[in-house]
Amino acid sequence: MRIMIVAAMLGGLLPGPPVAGAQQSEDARLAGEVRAEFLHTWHAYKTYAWGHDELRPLSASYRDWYGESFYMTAMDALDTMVLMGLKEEADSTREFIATHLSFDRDVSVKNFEFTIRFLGGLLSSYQMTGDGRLLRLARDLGDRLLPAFRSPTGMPYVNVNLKTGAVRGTVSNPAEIGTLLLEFGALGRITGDPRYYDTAKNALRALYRLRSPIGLVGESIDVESGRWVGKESHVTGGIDSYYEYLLKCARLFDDEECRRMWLASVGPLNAYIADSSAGGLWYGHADMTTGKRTATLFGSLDAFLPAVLALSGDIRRGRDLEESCLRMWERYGIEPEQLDYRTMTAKDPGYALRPEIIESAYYLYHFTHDGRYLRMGREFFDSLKKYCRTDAGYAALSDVVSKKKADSMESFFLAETLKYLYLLFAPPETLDFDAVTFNTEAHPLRRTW
Ligand code: DMJ
Repeated sequence: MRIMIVAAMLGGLLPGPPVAGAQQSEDARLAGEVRAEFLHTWHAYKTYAWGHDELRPLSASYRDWYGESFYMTAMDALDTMVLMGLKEEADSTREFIATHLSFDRDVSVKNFEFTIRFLGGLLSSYQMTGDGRLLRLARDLGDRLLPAFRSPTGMPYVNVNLKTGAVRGTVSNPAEIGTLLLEFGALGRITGDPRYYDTAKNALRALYRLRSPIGLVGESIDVESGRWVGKESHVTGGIDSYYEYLLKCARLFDDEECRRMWLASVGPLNAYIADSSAGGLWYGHADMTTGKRTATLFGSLDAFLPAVLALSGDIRRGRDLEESCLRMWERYGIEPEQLDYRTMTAKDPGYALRPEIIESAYYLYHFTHDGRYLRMGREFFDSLKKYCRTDAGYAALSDVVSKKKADSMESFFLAETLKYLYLLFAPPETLDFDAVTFNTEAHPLRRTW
C-alpha cells in the first residue's frame, strides 16, 4: 500500500506541493509571463498615449487628469521597469522624465495623489538609480505641495496649486491626510530638511488626536475646524491607507509615536470594524462614536488589510482576511469595488484593475512561504488576462457580473498590480523585502539615512 501511495505521488496523482525545482521553474515562467504582460501594456501606452497621463485602452487614446500631462503612467511605471530588469525602457523613461517633467505649472492638483504617485515614484526611482535629477524633481514637488498643509489644524487641504500655492477643498478624509508621511518623511531624511517630515507628521498627529473616544476615525473631516463631516468608520477608500501609514512610518523611520498610534488604532479596528458574523473574517462599517455596525460592505480597496496585518505580525488575521478576499474574488471570477459580504452580492460592481488583493498575497507569501498564495496569485493573473486584457493594454471593468469593460487604465496598474504580481513569482532576491517599505502606490522606499 505504501508503495502505491509513493508511486501515485511521484506520478502527480495526489494533490500536494510541487517539488522545489518544479515550483521554481513554474514561478520563473509566471514571472516571465507577468513581465511580458507588462511590456504588452507599456507598448500600448507608448503607442497610443505616450506623453500623457493615462492610456484609454478601448478607444486606444489617452486621458490627462488636468487637461495637460504630468506623464503619470510613465512616472508610476518607472521603478517597476527597474525591478523587472527592463533596462533600456527604464533608462529611456528616466531620461524622458528627468528632461521633460516640470511641476512649475499653474494647475491645482490633488495633494494626496501627487504625493503617492509622483513624490513616491521619484524618490524610489532616485534610490534605485542614483539619478540626482529625480531627487531635485522630488524636492521641487515637495516644496510646491507644502502650502497645502497651511490650514488652522495643520491637516492639508485637498488641492494645491503647484505655481501659486493656492489651496481649495476643506473637506478631506483620513486617507488623504494620513498617507503623506512616508514620502515627505523620506524626502526630509534624504535632503536633511526637517520641514517635510515635521509638516506631514503634524498632519497625521492632528488627525489621530481627533479619533473618537472608542478609537475610530470617520470618513470625512473639515481640515479648518477639525469637525467630522462623515462619521462612518471602515477600512475602504477614504480611510484605508491612514492605517497602512501608521504602521509603515513606524517601520521606515523607527518612529515610536507612529508605533504607539498604530497600536492604539488596530485594537479598535479589530474590536468594532472586524466582523465574523457572516462566516469568515471581514471588516465592515461602523459608527465611529458608538461602534455600532452600519453596513456589511467590503471591497477591492479593503484588500490591502491582510498585507498590513501580516506586516504588523498578525499573520492569523492576515491569512483569514485574505481567504475572505479570495471568496470575494471568486464570487464573480474577479472582485467588485464593493461587496455586501452578508448576501455576497456586488454593491458597486466595477473593477478598476486594483492591486490590493495581489499585494496581500505577496506579503503573505513572503511571511509564510505557503504555496497557497502563489496559487492565489496565479488565479488573479488568469482572471486579469481573461477579463481585462485588450489589444491596447488592460481595461478596467464597469461591471464584474457582465464583465463589461471600461475605457480606463489607471497608472497604478503598472505601478502596483503588475509589480506585486511579478514580485510574488520572481526570486526573493529581486527585491529585499525586509530592506524596503512600500508606499501605498507600491514605490519601495529604502532607509538610506
Ligand atoms: C492607489 O492609488 C493606491 O494604492 C491607493 O492607496 C488606493 N488606490 C489605488 C489602488 O487601488
